[in-house]
Amino acid sequence: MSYRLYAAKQCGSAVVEALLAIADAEWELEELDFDSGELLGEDYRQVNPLAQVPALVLPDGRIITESAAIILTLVERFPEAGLAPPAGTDARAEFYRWLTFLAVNVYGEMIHGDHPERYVDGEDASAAFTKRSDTRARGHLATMEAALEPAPFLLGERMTALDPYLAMMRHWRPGPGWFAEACPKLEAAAQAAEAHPQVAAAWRRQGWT
Ligand SMILES: N[C@@H](CCC(=O)N[C@@H](CS)C(=O)NCC(=O)O)C(=O)O
Repeated sequence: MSYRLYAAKQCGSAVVEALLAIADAEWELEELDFDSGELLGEDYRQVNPLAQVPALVLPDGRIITESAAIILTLVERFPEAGLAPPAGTDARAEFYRWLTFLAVNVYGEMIHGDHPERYVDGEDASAAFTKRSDTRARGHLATMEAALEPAPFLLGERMTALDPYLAMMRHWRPGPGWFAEACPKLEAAAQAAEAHPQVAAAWRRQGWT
């Protein structure tokens, strides 16, 4: 009765690895090689037709894709892990807000920038597209920086799933240097999350520390 996580190093599966460990869930890792194009193969498309990671197979065999859906599933199934503020509270509503914000606006924009060929033709147009989507992702992070007062975590004294979710994105474009300079409050919250032993272990596996 184990969870199975389809993952690739330095991808969106990193946060799920950390959360499964924090929740002390029984799980196994199905690691795919992103660079060899393994995600694009027919076998993995049976798991996720979008050929993206993460994907989490539940103990009953059901497949859950989309990082936010996976995080919410773990929040609900492992309440003792405290991955979110208590259900029904205002803080929980705020958790939903920023989880969705990160998934849709920040992560979404970064993935658009990774794959300009899906939207425009030609090298110049692709470079311009990636530049524009990176600018939008930075703008979204700046919005978050202005809205939150981490203490020391994004929503207060307790780490929630939001913190490692953001901390993971800090390792993507534009990278930790930009974060520290442009979003010092988010940087501090990400660093606090990375000090958590299970987050630190998951990050070491990605080669981020
Ligand atoms: N909306 C998805 C995005 C997942 C995603 O784009 N993952 C990247 C790795 S970080 C990926 O698999 N990219 C391959 C592709 O889009 O072809 C989620 O939140 O899980």
